[in-house]
Amino acid sequence: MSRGVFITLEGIEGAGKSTVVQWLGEWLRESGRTVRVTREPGGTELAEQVRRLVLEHGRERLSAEAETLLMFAARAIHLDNLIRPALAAGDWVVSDRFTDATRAYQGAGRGVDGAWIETIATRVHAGLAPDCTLLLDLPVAVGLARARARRGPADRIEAETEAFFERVRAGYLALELREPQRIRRIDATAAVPAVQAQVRAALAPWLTGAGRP
Ligand code: Z5A
Repeated sequence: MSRGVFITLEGIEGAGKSTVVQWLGEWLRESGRTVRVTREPGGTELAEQVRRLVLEHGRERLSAEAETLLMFAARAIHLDNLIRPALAAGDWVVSDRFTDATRAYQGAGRGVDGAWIETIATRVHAGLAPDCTLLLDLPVAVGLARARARRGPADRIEAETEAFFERVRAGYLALELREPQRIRRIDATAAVPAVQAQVRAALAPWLTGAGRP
């Protein structure tokens, strides 16, 4: 059996990833595919516990390096218990965030050494990268306004400054330049149906089988 297709969604807060992920999962299922929709940090019971640890406001200091390691700890659990088994079974995996989020948030946003992040990434998921990453891009002010209109109290990362999210967005755009074959930029300022149309176009090679590894 050939391995399943691994799709990830990335972008700053409020870009519309959750909205796209839910629709994409349903749309792929309607076309007869077996799909696992998941998210990071989290996606499994234990990895969701790590998510709570890393996102909630605590009394103790959490350094950027500790935050990075917790993201990868959750990812290693997620890979072992969900992503790798699902891909091995031939399923599609659609994940709201993966390692590009660590590169953008902890690397570009917090200034964690990029080479160190790549060393851990190689250790945690050598030989496995998303087949296609949909980067939902929009101005920071638009994303934050959307997110603030919707959510309750900000978590530890949501509470960051606009300048932080500008660095994160720039980090994502730099990743797209580095890997244009894998990372497809989607104009997330468009209305939801237009965003969905861009996603369908970006995934066309995978839907026809032409993009398979
Ligand atoms: N993080 C990290 O630092 N390092 C890592 O390695 C990983 C993660 C994996 C949790 O991620 C945090 O973890 C995140 C990065 C960090 N922190 N931040 N910031 P998350 O993905 O769970 O949380 P999030 O980024 O905060 O997601 P979000 O705010 O839920 O955004 P979203 O999923 O991109 O947006 P949405 O919920 O789909 O949409 C937001 C609102 O906009 C909502 O009211 C929608 O109805 C509306 N919307 C959606 N699409 C549109 C369009 N096209 N037009 C108009 N309105 C729209």
